[in-house]
Amino acid sequence: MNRKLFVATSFAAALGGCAKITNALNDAPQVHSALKVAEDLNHAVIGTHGRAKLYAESDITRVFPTNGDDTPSSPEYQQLVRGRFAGYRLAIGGLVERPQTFDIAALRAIANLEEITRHDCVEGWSVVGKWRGVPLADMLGVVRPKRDARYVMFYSFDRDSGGQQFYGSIDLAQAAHPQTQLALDLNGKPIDADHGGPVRLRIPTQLAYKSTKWVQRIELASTFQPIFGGKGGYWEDQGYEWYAGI
Ligand SMILES: Nc1nc2c(c(=O)[nH]1)N[C@H]1C(S)=C(S)[C@@H](COP(=O)(O)O)O[C@H]1N2
Ligand SMILES: [Mo]
Repeated sequence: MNRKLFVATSFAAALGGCAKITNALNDAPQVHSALKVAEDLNHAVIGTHGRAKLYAESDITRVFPTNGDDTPSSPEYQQLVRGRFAGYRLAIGGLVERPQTFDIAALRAIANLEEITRHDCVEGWSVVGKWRGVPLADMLGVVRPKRDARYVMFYSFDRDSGGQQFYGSIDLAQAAHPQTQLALDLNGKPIDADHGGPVRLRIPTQLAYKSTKWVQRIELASTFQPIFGGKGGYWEDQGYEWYAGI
């Protein structure tokens, strides 16, 4: 089978949410090439150091689609939802000098970044939202990456129908970008269980598939090659580009 078609078919199998949103999954090869063009064009526009466009309150999208699972079904996550995330602890470890664990209150205490930005899904929809959270750079300042750390790995609570855990990665330059945040609020309310609560990555300089939802744990690593499919993320393991600049 044509590899891109294979990729499209596995998406359909893995993600009910995708199928709901996408009118024609068979368009995936075209989506892929459009994406490639967009990547080439926009790399120069934003890149790793440029700024994503900011929007006004009046641009905020009323109804947000979800992509992927809705609320993850794992017992662990379900229990956190029942306890309104009081039991949630975000551990940051791996190649850091000072591994740390944060509860929601600790994260809220340092959540000082609020921006209205656009979230672009490769399936052809975009939403504008107001995300508030902790600049990832501040978190890295607390845990202090070791000299050989190159990537920040995000591991999520959701799994696909085959049991594969969702995960993603960005490099330290992207992590230190002033618009990259661990988001806690969407449009003035705690992020709900469908949109990645209680904590999701929000990286407006890249396509939405890089904005890992339902972050369970963060680890710094020197390479992602030995992790799962070796391409640095769930979507990347299915054939998407690791660098998804807009
Ligand atoms: N853990 C996890 N994060 C994820 C996904 C996912 O399936 N699981 N889907 C990604 C994709 S493809 C998109 S478009 C956005 C969707 O975010 P939203 O549901 O808040 O609109 O989340 C991204 N982050
Ligand atoms: Mo997406």
